[in-house]
Amino acid sequence: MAGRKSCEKTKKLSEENTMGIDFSKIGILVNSLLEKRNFDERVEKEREKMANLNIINIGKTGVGKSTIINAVFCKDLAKTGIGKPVTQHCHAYSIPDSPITIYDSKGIETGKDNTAILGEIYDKIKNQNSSPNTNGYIHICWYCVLDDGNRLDENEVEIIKKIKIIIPVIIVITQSVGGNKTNEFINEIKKDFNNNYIDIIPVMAVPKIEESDFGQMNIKTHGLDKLVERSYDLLPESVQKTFAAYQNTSVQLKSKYAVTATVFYSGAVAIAALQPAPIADAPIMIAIQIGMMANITACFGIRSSNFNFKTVLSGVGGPFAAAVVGRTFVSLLKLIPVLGTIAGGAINATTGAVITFAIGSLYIKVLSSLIKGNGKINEAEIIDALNKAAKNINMDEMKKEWEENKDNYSKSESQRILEEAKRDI
Ligand SMILES: Nc1nc2c(ncn2[C@@H]2O[C@H](COP(=O)(O)OP(=O)(O)O)[C@@H](O)[C@H]2O)c(=O)[nH]1
Ligand SMILES: [Mg+2]
Repeated sequence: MAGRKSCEKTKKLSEENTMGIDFSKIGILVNSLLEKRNFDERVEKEREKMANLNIINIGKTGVGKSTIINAVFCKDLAKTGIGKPVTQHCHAYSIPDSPITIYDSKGIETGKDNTAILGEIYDKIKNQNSSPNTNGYIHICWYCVLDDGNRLDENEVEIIKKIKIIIPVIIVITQSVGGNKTNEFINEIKKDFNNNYIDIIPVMAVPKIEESDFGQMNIKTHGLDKLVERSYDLLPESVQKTFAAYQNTSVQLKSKYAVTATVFYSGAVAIAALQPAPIADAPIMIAIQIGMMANITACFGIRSSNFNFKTVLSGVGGPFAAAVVGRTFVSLLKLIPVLGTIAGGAINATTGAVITFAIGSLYIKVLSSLIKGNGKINEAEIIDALNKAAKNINMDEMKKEWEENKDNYSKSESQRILEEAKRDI
């Protein structure tokens, strides 16, 4: 008899009173928060927190400098023009909707004495990097040379050596066919640098058909991933997140920061649950989760101009959250010894954090699989994929993952997130 009674109690809890959250009300709560706050602005704000990144791209006209930038950042820069001159032989343009500026050399030509131009470009880097205005600081140099069997000019070697003293340099061998000829070229370059360490990365940014003695050769794209990974490693920590978000070669790099954010936001829920007046109701947890999704969106470099965050949130608010919370209960009810805590309506720190961690993990998974090469993403696809993923989520696994990550959250950052969420509700 007693057993049946407790069984009934459990059933009632899991259906109606899951930590004081009524499933049917989740959608209403999400929508009321969306009415109050402009969360598109939140994505914008998260983007604005990312530091300015400046890259200088030097090389002779026609080697493929613009093509490399287009391929790494997936932008059709032809449409955005060549930028504005900053010196006679150096132009600057922004990667649209991002804090990234590309400095692009102009007028270095094959078969010409380029010494004066190279000197002017070097002076530009030196001046900008010693200026008190750190916004113009140039963080890395991609020095582009064509894989055409020619050697580096002597003055090119000299300027690379000088720039390398100020900032990291990667020699990018452009339109690279690969094979013996490329390897010989790489060895020549190493000799030019007296076998001192120098980064050299052969790249084919866009597929190419080459005529050879054996007929046509289709050369696939290659090397962009190495260029992106090595650049990331060489960049100062302060701008790594910016680079990770806006490059479109490595989804793993984008996810890295999104995973960290998920841990911090889940930590914020854990802190909230431990406070004297625990979050007996869902709004603050939902506000934290919406903030987390805005942050993850920014980590993926997704722009507000081609993405409506509110559409995604209103599309997933009800069914998605209900599915995750519902699954949590089926799964975690077994693990929580004192049912009374839940009956009382207070969110258990672990449970709240696990739910948040699960939502963040699902959103990252969905964005990783849907983000297109051009950085564009479709809201309807996201909603559909999230709702499907929520139905299949394994909460025991999520709990395990959270347990493994929970010591990595920054208390101060999670506290800040919590304060921000309190202002939202
Ligand atoms: N197929 C292919 N063509 C390339 C590649 N890089 C450059 N090109 C071509 O080479 C020409 C010059 O490239 P561009 O990027 O404008 O050179 P830039 O003057 O150094 O900016 C263009 O016609 C490009 O299409 C590449 O990786 N693959
Ligand atoms: Mg160009």
